[in-house]
Amino acid sequence: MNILDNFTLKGKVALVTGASYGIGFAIASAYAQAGATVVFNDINQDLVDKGLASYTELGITAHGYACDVTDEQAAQALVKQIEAEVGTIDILVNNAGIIRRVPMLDMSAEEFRKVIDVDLNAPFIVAKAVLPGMIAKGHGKIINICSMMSELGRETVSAYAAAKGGLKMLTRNICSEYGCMNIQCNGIGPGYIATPQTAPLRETQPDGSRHPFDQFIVAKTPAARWGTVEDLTGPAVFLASDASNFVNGQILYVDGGILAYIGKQP
Ligand code: NAP
Ligand code: GCO
Repeated sequence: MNILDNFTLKGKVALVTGASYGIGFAIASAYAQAGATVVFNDINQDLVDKGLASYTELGITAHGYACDVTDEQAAQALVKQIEAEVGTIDILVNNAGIIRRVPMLDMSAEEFRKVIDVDLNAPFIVAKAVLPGMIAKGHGKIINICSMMSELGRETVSAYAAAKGGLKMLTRNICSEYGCMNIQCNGIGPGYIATPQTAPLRETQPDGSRHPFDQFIVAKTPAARWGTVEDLTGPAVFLASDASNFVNGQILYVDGGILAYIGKQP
């Protein structure tokens, strides 16, 4: 057998949450290229319809479902519907997420709870919904999209960092509980990636200069650039494939080297 055969996703059903665009869309598209049947969700039908059109443009026949992944009943019903209409889910990517960049003293407990709900509670909810099918099949891959903020803090992102730090430990706990059932649960920790979520941090300033945060991140990254969603697709295929069957509970940082680097002297 050729080693590359270990990286195929042929015959697998992959669910990627929040995948009408951005990182989730790129990962789901790569999974389709690797042979998987792609199922994606987003929070409303309008986004799902836009996502379906985008997948179709790439020649991908995706299955799209609207669901707020923070709603446990809706998530359970979503998985049952997918199992009936597409098949048992072999690969889950918990990608859906939000961020609120607000100093703690200006952030309400309600706002904090909302970020925790989407970025931490929802991955628990959706993983809990798909695990029974994976256990019955005797294999499964769960990939949680973590963050630099799973390791580092920064001003204004207390809720997001708390959620992504918790998501790192949820990843390790799913590994601990279900590794014996041939289920691998790992995380991907993207660095700073150019998507709509980080667009405010890259806006050109009124005087035409680059955003200060844009300059900061490029100086902090050995690769001296923002990441692209394509930078994440190879690691995502690896963690979804048989090539990673003995990798479990790990967070794979795809950050251009940020976490290893003190930063360029100003
Ligand atoms: P994005 O552009 O904001 O996309 C997130 C997607 O999730 C959107 O389609 C969003 O819908 C959807 N979503 C939000 N709440 C949802 C809910 N309750 N139920 C279902 N879907 C929901 O984000 P991204 O930049 O692609 O990031 C994707 C993931 O990577 C997130 O978990 C993010 O935290 C993480 N991440 C991003 C970066 C980065 O630099 N971009 C780096 C590290 C980690 P709406 O359009 O309605 O919000
Ligand atoms: C921020 C950014 C980051 C990225 C990502 C980094 O405001 O600091 O949005 O949080 O989204 O999580 O890994």
